[in-house]
Parts: sequence; structure tokens; C-alpha cells
Amino acid sequence: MKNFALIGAAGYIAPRHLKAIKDTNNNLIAALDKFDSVGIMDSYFPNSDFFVEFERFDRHIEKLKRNQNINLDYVSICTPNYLHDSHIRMALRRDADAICEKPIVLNPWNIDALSAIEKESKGKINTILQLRLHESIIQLKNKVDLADKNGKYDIDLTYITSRGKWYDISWKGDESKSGGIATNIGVHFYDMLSWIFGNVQENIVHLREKNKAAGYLEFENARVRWFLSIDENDLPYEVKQKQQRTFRSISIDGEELEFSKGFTELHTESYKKILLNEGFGLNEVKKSIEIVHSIRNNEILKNGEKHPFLS
Ligand code: NAD
Ligand code: HP7
Repeated sequence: MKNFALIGAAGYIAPRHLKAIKDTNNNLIAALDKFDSVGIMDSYFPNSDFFVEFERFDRHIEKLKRNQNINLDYVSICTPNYLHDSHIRMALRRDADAICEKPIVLNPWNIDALSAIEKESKGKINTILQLRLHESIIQLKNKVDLADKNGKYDIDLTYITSRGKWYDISWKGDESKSGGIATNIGVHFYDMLSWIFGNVQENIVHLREKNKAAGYLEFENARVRWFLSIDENDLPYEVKQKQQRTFRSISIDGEELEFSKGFTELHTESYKKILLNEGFGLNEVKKSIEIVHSIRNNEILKNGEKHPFLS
């Protein structure tokens, strides 16, 4: 049984980490959040200590080590994106492995800095990229790997996941903290695309607004017109009719792959892999962090292949 600590325990995603720690038969010894609405912990680890101040959390972990020989094995990090690197360093300083939510950091150079610290430490840095563990996406990767295709795949990727007004007010709506929607939400599909279709050859941004973005990405093996939105008005009519608020679709050479479902247990699957030392590390995330950094900073262009939603 491994000992875990969790940072960001009161947030939206923390229950999936609590569940994953529990499902993999491990133990939570301490949790931290600035916000004290953490009753959810009773459903998983009622005996875990909880802190609202980092210093007390840190002191507690130190005391467990000195007085009771209880060592920390993993720190799960569910805090806002711009704080990840700091919380990862805390884990490594304690000789623990980090399991950090996506996007691991906002900029490519942050990865280099973490890599240098990881080399000096005993701990490993893992991130959550659960789309790589999604059944439909794995099938797609297998199909592409085995295909004897002449030329590139033509792909339209449409990723709409509606959010209310709160999103803009929260840290998620603040580009300096979340990176904006292409970084905060789109990172999943840029990672998945580069995992399946190879290195990026062209990255054109056609639209970059607070609640939507679109562009064209060319990989070694695919040309991708992409559209990402958190605006419910962008949902296709038939999706709205069914009262659904999420629509994720990839059309590959005209063939539709719907992957809106099957996301719920993927954190547990991610933890299983990490515990086998097969987690996704810094090398694996680099491509997607480079893509989102470019999407944030590239000039918006009028030319090039546009996603059909833009015309
Ligand atoms: P959230 O705002 O709901 O939760 C973040 C929590 O961190 C809050 O409870 C907040 O009080 C706490 N926090 C903020 N600063 C802190 C600090 N300095 N010390 C301790 N706690 C602090 O956000 P969320 O949706 O849970 O997102 C958390 C992370 O998970 C983000 O990195 C996000 O990108 C990622 N996420 C991933 C997925 C996924 O599909 N893998 C889904 C949602 C969120
Ligand atoms: N929801 C909330 O109530 N609060 C939140 O903070 C987020 C969602 P999905 P996930 O928005 O920050 C995706 O779209 O898949 C509600 C991204 N992950 O399925 O869980 C929402 O209104 C993630 O990287 O959300 O998370 C829906 O009702 C990104 O950080 C419901 O939860 C996160 O949005 C489910 O919404 C975000 C993927 O796209 C895989």
C-alpha cells in the first residue's frame, strides 16, 4: 500500500483522484486545499488529515516521516494549472513521485526546468493524459499504426463542452492561470493527435476567443481542421435536442468516430499505469505543450484550411 498526499482536494477533479487512490488500494495520509469544502473526503478517506495552510500540511508530512517512519510515496496535484510546477517541486523535494493533472505546465521551457529538477531527484513526474487510455482512441491509434496509407489522413475535430458563466470568472477564464481554453481543454486532443499522427509540421490559428478557438494543424500523417468551444450555442442541433452539453467528434477521411462517452473511469486507469511505473512523463507531454504555447502566441491568419464551423 502506497502513501499519497493530495493538493487541491476541494476542486472539481479531486474526487476522481480520491477514487483512483482508493480503487488501486492505496492510502491518503494528508490533503491540502485553501478552500475547506472537502466533505467529499468522507466518501474515500475519512481518516486522512486535512490542511488549509501549506506550512501545516508540510510540517505534518515531515512529522509523519520523523516520528512514525511513514514516508510519502506520491503527491497528487489537482490545483490550477499555473501552480503545477511549484506543487511538483514540493513532491520531488519530499522524494515522492508527482501525479499532476494536465496541462502539466503552460510553457515548453517550464518542462525543461522540471526535467532538470527531476534528474536531481528520486521522484518521477507523471501527468494525466486520459484520452490516451480511451478505448476509441486506442483503437484509432492501432488502426493508424497498422494501416498502409498513401498520403495523409484528412481530419475534422470538433470538441464542444459547454460551460456556464462561472467559467470566465474562475481561474479557468484567466489566461495567465489556465492558458485559455485551447490550453486548458484542447490540450487533450492536441496530445492525442500528436500521439497518433506524429510531429507537428504546421500550426495555423484561425480563431482565438475567450470561449472558442479554431485552427489547422498538420502532422506527419494527418491534416487536421479543429474547432473547440465551451459555448453551448455551438452544439449541433441534434445534440441540443437530446439535452446533451458535450459533443466530441473526429471525422477521419469522412468516417465518424464519436468519443463523448467512456471518460469516467480513466483516472483509475491512469493511476494503475503510474503505479506500474508506466505513467506519462515529461518527454511524452512536450509536443502538446509546444502546440498549445504556439496556439496562444501565433498570429491569427485568414488563409489555410478552415474547420467547416467557421464558414
Ligand atoms: P477547481 O478550481 O475546481 O479546483 C482547484 C482546487 O485547487 C480548488 O479547490 C482550489 O481551492 C485549490 N487551490 C488553489 N490554489 C491552491 C493552493 N495554492 N494550494 C492548495 N489548493 C489550492 O479546478 P479543477 O477543475 O479541479 O482543476 C484542477 C486541475 O485539474 C487543473 O489542472 C485542471 O486543468 C485539471 N483538470 C483535469 C481534468 C481532466 O479531464 N483530466 C478535468 C478537470 C480539471
Ligand atoms: N464541470 C464542472 O462542473 N466543473 C468544472 O470545473 C468542469 C466541468 P466534461 P471533463 O472545464 O476545466 C474537461 O466536459 O472531461 C461539469 C477537460 N477534460 O466532460 O471532466 C461540466 O459543466 C479538462 O481537461 O469535463 O473536463 C459538465 O457538466 C478541463 O480541465 C461535466 O462537468 C475541464 O473540462 C462534465 O464536463 C475544465 C476533457 O476534455 C477530457
